[in-house]
Amino acid sequence: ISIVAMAEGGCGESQKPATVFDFLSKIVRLLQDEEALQPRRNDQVVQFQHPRELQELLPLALNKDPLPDDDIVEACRQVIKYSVKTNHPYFFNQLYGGVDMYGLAGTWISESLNTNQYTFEVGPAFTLVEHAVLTHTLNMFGLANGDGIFCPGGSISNMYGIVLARYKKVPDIKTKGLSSAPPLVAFTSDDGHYSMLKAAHWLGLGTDNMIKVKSDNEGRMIPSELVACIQKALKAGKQPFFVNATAGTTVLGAFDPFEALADICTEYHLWLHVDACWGGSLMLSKKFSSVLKGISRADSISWNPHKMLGAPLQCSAFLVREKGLLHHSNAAAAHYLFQQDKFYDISYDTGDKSVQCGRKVDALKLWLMWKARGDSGLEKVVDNAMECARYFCDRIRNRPGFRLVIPEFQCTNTCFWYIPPRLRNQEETPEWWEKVNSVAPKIKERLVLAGCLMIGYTPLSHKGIKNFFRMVVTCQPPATVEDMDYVIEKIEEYAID
Ligand code: ABU
Repeated sequence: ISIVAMAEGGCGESQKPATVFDFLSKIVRLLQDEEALQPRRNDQVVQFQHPRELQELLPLALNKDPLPDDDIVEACRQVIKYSVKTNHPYFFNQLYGGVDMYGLAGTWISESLNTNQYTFEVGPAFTLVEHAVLTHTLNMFGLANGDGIFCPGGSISNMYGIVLARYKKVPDIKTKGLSSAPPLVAFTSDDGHYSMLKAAHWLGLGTDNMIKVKSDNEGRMIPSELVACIQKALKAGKQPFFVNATAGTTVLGAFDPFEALADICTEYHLWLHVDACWGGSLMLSKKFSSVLKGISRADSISWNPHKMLGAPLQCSAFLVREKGLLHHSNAAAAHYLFQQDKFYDISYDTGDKSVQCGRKVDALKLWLMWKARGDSGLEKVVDNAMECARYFCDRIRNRPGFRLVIPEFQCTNTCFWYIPPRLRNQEETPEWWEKVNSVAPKIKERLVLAGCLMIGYTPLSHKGIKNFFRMVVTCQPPATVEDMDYVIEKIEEYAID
């Protein structure tokens, strides 16, 4: 009996399980009542309130004394009410969507057990689960003898790639630091993810030394431009060591030419990392995986099942071809955690491969999804997302007012301008483009305030491209062609002045 329970006169431990489940049942019922997990199409995707208004609506203040559970449930109701329903069929706003129910079960289990992933001792089953799901993933990407680890998001996974590449090139960096290293430079495309810049800063390379290689109109890195950048760096006395290629760029959904980039990396002895956080899920599809041709030549890969596939955030796998490198590069051998004289096989203590100490059990989510759906079930949901996106792309291709940013279908992100009737059939001067630039933000505002659709927009400033919509289809909840038609109808409807 705990001291608190004794002080309250309760019998503590024996009542605790019933209390926990009573409370959690209320929360599950609440999720059901609010349709948080399966919103209907005529429900709102969001009940948007501006920050100051929302501040008034939510019971944010913390109190001195405890509140009854019913008040807590009510507070949760308000939080859910004003949250974006990413499980809604009309949420197409980001590179993630709703959650796979098996993945969600994985989250509930691992959070309930409040487990850490660093040693076999405290996470025996989860250690083996992580190993099993990483092995399956490594095989899928063609890195069968490699190693891997689940990370807190794609930016960190990408950072692992840079750290390993640098350690491989300059092993002394771990002990002597950057001051003993040659002036290192890395390369990514100008359409690559901004985490590369953040990593360059955090890892002490400096953002000027993350060279942005020009991409083509479709968003793919141009191999000859990479060679030119490498030669320029060499001439300047720098030491190139790392190339980041992208499988599914954030905005255009482009896939870099991996074979050509791998040839260049081989010639110049550079590490090839593939940021497949978004497009890596296409590996599950026989129909669509050809865009990833050559990815198996990478030295390392990042893949986020929490993006297209619908694993609950966060679920990001970092994979590396060379076994042992993760451990050698990252190990700090904390004696209080990774004792060498433990009574079991300490090769199952995976924590020292990580830059983190405490590490959540993200592997269970993907493992449960994969077990429940199988390779074939995951392939089906990926194919559905791709087919729906292709349908959308084909429908708007020749539709009055719609204009694709790139004509080819590349991934489940479709980028397009909507030209309202008042701007059609006019000369496309810079002034005209300025007007087009304000169309997507305005329509978006109206759609969000109505709560009927969430879809993103963005410019591509380095390509001189003004604001356009980016419509993203993910695997959960599985989309339908009627949903795609709905998006077109709503944009047309809300564009009317
Ligand atoms: N890490 C890129 C995801 C941002 C987005 O949803 O567009």
